[in-house]
Amino acid sequence: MNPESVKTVADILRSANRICVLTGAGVSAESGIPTFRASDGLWENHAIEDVASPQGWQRNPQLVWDFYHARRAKAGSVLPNPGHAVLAQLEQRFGDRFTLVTQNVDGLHQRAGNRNVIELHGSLYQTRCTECGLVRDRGLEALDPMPHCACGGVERPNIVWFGEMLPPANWSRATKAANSCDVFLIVGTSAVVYPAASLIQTAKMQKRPARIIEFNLTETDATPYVDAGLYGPSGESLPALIHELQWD
Ligand code: BV8
Ligand code: ZN
Repeated sequence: MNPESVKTVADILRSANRICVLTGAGVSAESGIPTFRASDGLWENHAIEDVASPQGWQRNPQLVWDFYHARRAKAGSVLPNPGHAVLAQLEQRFGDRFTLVTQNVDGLHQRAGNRNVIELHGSLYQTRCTECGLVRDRGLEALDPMPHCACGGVERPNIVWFGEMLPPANWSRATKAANSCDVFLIVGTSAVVYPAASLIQTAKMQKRPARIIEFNLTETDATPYVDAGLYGPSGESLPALIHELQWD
């Protein structure tokens, strides 16, 4: 990561008024959580459509639950990394002028101290009843292999699968934040999953376009929209930025 770009990015942050952040699996990679796409379409040895789609759930709900039980246990056993910590520091500093939107379902932003986290794709720690719709926070409590609701309905992971709508309330909060920020940070996402990735264009298309900063190992589909980028592990680039700003 070259020192020049750290200075450029620091200058942008110094003048920021309202910040919106979009994170993806890459921000949790250094905590030991495998990213989504690195596994060439397979995900922890499963085809995505078998474990993260309504069709997969219809076909074999137990396979889907086994996959999500394992991911919840894994996510619950790792720690936030220094990149998560910096995003919590930024919320401390900017208060309600800071909005964190995540595609991640691992809860590590909350564990790092972020309060106002918009989870676009749900959470590994919640279940949702397929009969009455009740959403329950289960944390890391032991769950039946196939959990059931008090109403008798089968509970599913409260996760947004491919082909499913994002929770409308969260989506409108996220688009509002992207539409009212002057700095937009993209951290650890390949920016291929929609509609989450469209938040980047939303921030850019404002009357006064937001300045877009990318934190990734490599360039991505978002890079054409980016004003400045720090290319390296976000667990190192985010702390380097905070150090340059002397906000640490
Ligand atoms: C919807 C929950 C319709 C599961 C997830 C064709 C073209 C365009 C769109 C589509 C299409 N065909 C279908 C679609 C729509 C589809 C979609 O976008 N598909 C993509 C794959 C093409 N979207 C949907 O289906 C969405 N719903 O459209 O509904 C609709 C509309 C109205 C009414 C009814 C229906 C739902 C999408 C949500 C799917 N669920 N997750 C779970 O997590 O268990 S998405 C899944 O991908 C994960 O949530 C993940 O977070 C997300 C995005 O991936 P990334 O987070 O970016 O992770 P990835 O591995 O890709 O990248 C990691 C990045 O980190 C890399 O860039 C890497 O370089 C970087 N990195 C790695 N290490 C580090 C790092 N960076 C910094 N530091 C490091 N150390
Ligand atoms: Zn129920």
